[in-house]
Amino acid sequence: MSTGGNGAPKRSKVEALKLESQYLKLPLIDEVNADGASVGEQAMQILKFHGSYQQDDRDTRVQLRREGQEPAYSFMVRVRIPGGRIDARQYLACDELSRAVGNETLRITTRQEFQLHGILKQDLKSTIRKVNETLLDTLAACGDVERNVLCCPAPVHDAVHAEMQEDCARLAAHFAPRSSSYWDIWLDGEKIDNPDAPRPQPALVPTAGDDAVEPLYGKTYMPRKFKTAFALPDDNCTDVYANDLGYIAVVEGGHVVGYNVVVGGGMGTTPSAKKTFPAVAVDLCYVPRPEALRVGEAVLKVQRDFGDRGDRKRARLKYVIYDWGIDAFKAKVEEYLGEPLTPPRDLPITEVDDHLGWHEQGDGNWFLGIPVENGRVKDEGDLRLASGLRAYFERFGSPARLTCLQSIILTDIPPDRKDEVNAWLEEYGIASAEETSTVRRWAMACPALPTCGLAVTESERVLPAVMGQFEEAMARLGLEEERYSVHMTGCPNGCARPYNCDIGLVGRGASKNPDGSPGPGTYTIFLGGRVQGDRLNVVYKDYVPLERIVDELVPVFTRFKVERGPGESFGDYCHRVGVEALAAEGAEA
Ligand code: SRM
Ligand code: SF4
Repeated sequence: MSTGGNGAPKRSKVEALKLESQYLKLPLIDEVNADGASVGEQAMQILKFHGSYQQDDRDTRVQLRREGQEPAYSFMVRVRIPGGRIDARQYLACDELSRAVGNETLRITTRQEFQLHGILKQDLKSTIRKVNETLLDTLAACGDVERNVLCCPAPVHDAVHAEMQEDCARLAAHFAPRSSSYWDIWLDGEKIDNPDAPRPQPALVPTAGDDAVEPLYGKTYMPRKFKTAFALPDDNCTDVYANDLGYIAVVEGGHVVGYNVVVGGGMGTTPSAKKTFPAVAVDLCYVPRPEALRVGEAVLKVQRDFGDRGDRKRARLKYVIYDWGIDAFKAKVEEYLGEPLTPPRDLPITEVDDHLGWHEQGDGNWFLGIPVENGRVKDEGDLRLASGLRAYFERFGSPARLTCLQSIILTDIPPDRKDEVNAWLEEYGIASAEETSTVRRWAMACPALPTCGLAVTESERVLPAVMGQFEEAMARLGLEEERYSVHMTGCPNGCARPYNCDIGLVGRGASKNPDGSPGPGTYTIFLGGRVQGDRLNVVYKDYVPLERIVDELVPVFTRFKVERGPGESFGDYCHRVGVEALAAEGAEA
């Protein structure tokens, strides 16, 4: 833990802002209603807890500065959707907002949420109100709190999926902030209540620090974001090992009887700071289902009390576990719980399902998973995805689910309407899963430029072209059917989870086009993770210009084709042979 000059624990500036905010209210409540296109630094930090980020258009930033003008400010609004479940009315409301006050796109995120981009300050309050009127909200979608809780979105009508979604919703409600600031700021004190939502419960693990307003969090909330996911051993579509807290369902007799709990996953890293690193979560314990929330609360409270509040770069749970060791961490969780934990069951993660294409859902109806490239719902050229989804939800009125691979699943489709849905896909130029190449289907990119303030390179805007190069190379090598995951980000923070997939492409630095103008950037290529997400990958090449990425990988795929073992995946092959050995050979060639 960081200490100040007098030996007292050091506190970062954000800790002081949280304390002064009086449970996330000040100075935001005044600044939201004031004139001007932006809010100040303090309000900006507190705004995150309410689910919004102040951003500016990076494409025009330099030019505007040269002209002595203010940056083109706007706000990103993140809609919290536990387990990725939405109904038609909620979809249509988000779509309408994207057109009325946003940039005419909706973005499905890697954590089963929607992001609206380009909202002007004058529209922020009405936007958040409209989201709430559909019984969704933006509370705690960002900030130092429990984030959107992930759950396998497969709309399969069986007890296991229903029980996991139920546990996900209960945990999301229990870990939500309870201060009235959200309603005071955005809804003028009115709480739009969802009678179907699970109720928060009193603290299940009472601790000395418990606070009357925020029993779980206290006045300074968490040291940093805290993320939770639910997964199945044979379907890790939520990438459970990338989360601070993960629940892997133990199924017996067709029901979830308990969970293996894993802790300490996280992707963010700063390459120049050796003290930071990505990590996949490690085993903590097995917990019977009725006790799952109580154990999760104890884990959250240990991180609340012992996470580093002096150094935000090292404030995630993974660093507490690294510094203490898992045994000492487990002992502290047991102390908070007041009882010993049970060792985890032997239940490795074996598979991942992207839930795309047509599937029977078990009640006579069908669901259809549609690939959404990089999660961006938009109309562009022949692809009219935004118009198409709007028409679909207006016509069918049935619900949907968002996946952690940035795609959408349309559910509850009667068998006699499947042809109508297929015709609708064609009418709007929407490619089905079968019409999408395997490599594109399993790829993801973060937004990066022009909205993300932390981007050092392009990501979402360039990945489609890189995918085209992959498709050509795979066709030449006869590997079109090969499943491997390519995750690209515009900086090392890891929003598209690039450190546990087969091929991670992480924005590294600026580059120049031949005419001297700014280029798309250079990237670090990581290899040796896999679709299952249970292993970190390793640096293969650094500072690779965008246009060289696929060329640098072709020799590895060529060897893989000849040397792979039976059924061996690309990631497993790279891991077995050794990424350093592959890189050394590439350097000699
Ligand atoms: Fe993220 C920060 C976008 C999932 C790790 N992330 C950001 C911000 C808010 C930039 C900022 O702080 O100014 C990005 C907004 C860009 C924009 O224009 O929209 C941003 N993160 C995203 C999304 C939209 C990427 C996407 O392609 O979908 C994802 C939103 C998820 C959601 O709905 O809540 C998103 N971010 C993730 C994930 C993946 C996950 O959680 O499964 C990670 C890695 C896991 C983790 O947390 O370690 C992730 N985002 C980060 C980090 C690094 C955190 C760290 O511990 O170091 C940052 C930077 C920070 O927090 O300081 C960050
Ligand atoms: Fe922005 Fe970096 Fe996250 Fe991409 S990975 S959205 S560039 S913070």
